[in-house]
Amino acid sequence: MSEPKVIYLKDYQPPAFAIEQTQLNFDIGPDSVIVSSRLRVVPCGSDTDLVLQGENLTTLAVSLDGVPVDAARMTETESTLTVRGIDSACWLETRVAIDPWGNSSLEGLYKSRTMFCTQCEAEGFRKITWFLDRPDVLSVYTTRVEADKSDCPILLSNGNCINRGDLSDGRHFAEWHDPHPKPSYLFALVAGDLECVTDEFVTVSGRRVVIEVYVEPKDLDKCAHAIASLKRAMRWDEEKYGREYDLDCYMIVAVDDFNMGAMENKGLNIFNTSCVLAHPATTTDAGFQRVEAVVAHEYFHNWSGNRVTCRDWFQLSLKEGFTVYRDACFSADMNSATVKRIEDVNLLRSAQFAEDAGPLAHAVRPASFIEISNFYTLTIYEKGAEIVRMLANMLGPETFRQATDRYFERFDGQAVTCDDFLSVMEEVSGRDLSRFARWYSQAGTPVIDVQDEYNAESQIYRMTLRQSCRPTPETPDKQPFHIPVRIGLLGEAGALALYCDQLATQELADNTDVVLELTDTEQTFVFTRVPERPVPSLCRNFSAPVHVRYPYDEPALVQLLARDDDLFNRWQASQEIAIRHIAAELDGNPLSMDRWTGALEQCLADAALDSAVMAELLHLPTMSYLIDRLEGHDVLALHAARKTVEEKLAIALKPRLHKALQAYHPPAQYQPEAGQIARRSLRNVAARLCVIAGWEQAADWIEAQVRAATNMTDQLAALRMSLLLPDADVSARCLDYFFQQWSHEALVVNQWLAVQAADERGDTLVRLQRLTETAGFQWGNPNKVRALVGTFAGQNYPQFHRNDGQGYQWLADVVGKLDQSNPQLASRLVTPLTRWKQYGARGTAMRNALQGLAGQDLSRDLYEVVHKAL
Ligand code: 0A1
Ligand code: ZN
Repeated sequence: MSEPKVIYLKDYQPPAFAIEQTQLNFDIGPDSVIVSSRLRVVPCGSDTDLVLQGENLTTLAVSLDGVPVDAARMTETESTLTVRGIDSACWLETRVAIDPWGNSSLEGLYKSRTMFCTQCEAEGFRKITWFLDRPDVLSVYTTRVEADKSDCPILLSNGNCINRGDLSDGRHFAEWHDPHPKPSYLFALVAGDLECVTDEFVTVSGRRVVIEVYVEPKDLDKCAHAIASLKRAMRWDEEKYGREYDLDCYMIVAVDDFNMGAMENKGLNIFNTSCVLAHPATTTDAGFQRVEAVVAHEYFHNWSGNRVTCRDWFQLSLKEGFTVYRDACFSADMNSATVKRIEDVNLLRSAQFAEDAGPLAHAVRPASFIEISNFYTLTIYEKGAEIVRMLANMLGPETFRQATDRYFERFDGQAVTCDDFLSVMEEVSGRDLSRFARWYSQAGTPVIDVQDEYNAESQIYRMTLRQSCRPTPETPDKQPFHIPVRIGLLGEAGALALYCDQLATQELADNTDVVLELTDTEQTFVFTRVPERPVPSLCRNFSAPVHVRYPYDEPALVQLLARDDDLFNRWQASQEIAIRHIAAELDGNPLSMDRWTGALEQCLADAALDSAVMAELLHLPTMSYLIDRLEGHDVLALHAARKTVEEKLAIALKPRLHKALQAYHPPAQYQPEAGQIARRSLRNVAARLCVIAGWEQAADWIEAQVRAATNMTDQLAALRMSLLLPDADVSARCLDYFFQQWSHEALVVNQWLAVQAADERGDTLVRLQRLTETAGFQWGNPNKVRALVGTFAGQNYPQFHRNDGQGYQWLADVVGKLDQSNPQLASRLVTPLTRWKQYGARGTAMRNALQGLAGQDLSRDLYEVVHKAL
């Protein structure tokens, strides 16, 4: 294909026309959908050529103020419709035919199983009708939908239903009006045979909001958790941000075929079934927490995204980073805050750091893109959220709240930029954030090297922080970042009081925990009255998205693991110790496990320590993080070393873990609440390690669990453990049993597929290929493809990286095929191959697989990723 066009932030121009009103009519027939649109178009300047976007539309009619537009006055191309000579406000009407049945891209209007639904973010609205499909064109929508009443008894769109009724020939209609001006990416429509669970929420000012969750009839018993989560989120946003809901009705629709987690369309969220349905028998604790988090995320967008939206797609993190920060704080409040932080940091360090270190690295506010769908990334979302978190921490809770209040008030109903967000933070706090703003424009993960020096005589402790950041494609030369580094100093008897003339007394308020703001390449902080050589506790609670390097010895790390008063850093220390052991194993000089396991045993014996945190302390660093940290080692050697260390750890801790396992008694009734979740997670990690340690009863115990567990958390954990057993017959029986039990539950079958895709034993590839040919698998369903292909390529290191390169080739073949039906999915799945530079000699085979793809006719999505990676 010819090289697709690159779009640059620097080229941004405000729209030449406003569309004040948008009136749509959808006529859903048996084999076509006709979309009629009436747009109130108003010129904003002197430009009189109106250029609308469209894709895969069959244009049937175009008229201006009721008069057909003659051919000489307009030009239609594959992707644009230009109408010339519009010099005053007018009504532009178009009529197009679209084909939701043939739309496998899951963007625009498409058919998922028995229903019609839409996905318009980022640029899907242009697949529905001719429009100024850009986020800075805000319009008031009225939408009429008409369809056969028995096929589509439910007809939904944004806002409030203002009219509905029956028509002739068994058809009916519904008319919706959304009073809030919105960009086209927030438009939604659903038509189908769905059932509804309803509830109600009374807002802080006493307004009643009807809550409706629409699902297929078989899923009616799986909506309660989403509804309860939504109500908690609505209350939380009122209390924490002063944000109230603004329509009479809040609807959620569950869709099976969906490219992402969910979508925040105004008043009508559309959810991937995996992010909304939950039931103890079919959903794990992690699944329940994900539903809670995604429901909250989409709800929070109502203000951070919908009421205040993005000026252009380069500002995507304005809504996504802020909203992820908001949902993370919500989840932390609802569950274990430390575990939530550990999970988020794990994700960031495993996946976002890798993104930032690879060929697709981009700034949180990128400078250019080819296909915006490729920029729904960990950098925009998770790193964007870290930026907001740093701001919130630097401003403190009261000032941050004042700033967010002012932001929402000032920009309500507008499409704005990351700079607008920062300028409010600056204005309210009175702080200079000019250097901080570089977090938005410079890609890459900064590294902070910490050096210290202690003088026992003068009791002076000097800490020098030096920052650096590797070049990335768009920003080869970096300016220093503004980095808040929260630290404490540990003495023999605990946290030391901190005295530092360079810090305001207020920052030393609690005296044992301070934030050092690193704004230059290098700064030294001097602490006085330090009575002994301390162990520094650095970047507490992960105060900034950076790598921190300090020459700890193992006793110091063990001290942090055992006694740091920052719980997050206890976990951090444990990860650091594990990395050392794995590195030593790789070098052929294994370290003694005694100190590490001794500290962990103490933790296990500590009744005051949250079991959920304890469970995290027993997890080794992820492979992805290890690849980043222990550069230059072969991935299979690294994987083997990790396994060896895990086994040694398991053997050393076996007696205590056994005790923990036996001390566990299942609750009378399953609840997805923090206490129970914590106990289950410790129990299942303990069981897993016992299996690894060669527990004699493992096979019987696992099989019994798979057959008798009363909740999906325990059942799935046992199923996964079965793959660790030497006897493949046991796991085969477990997998069979599990499938027989759950073959009617699509989401559980996906878990079953994922378990097999992660199987490190034998010829996984042959088994997976066979699975793709069975009835439980459909290439058109992204959840299934992700479960099978995504898990294989992203998590199954020994099989994906097998020596014959067949893992890579299989992925490339799958991606090439998928690109023809669903480009967004294809370009996401290819990610593991783009990291080829990290894999030394194996990288060549990975690169060859990519090269094979580059020779094909690719979508814009896949083209951008493959070509940037090569
Ligand atoms: N805005 C949604 C994510 C989303 C993005 C793109 C989609 O289709 C291509 C769908 C959803 C969110 O942040 O939840
Ligand atoms: Zn979002």
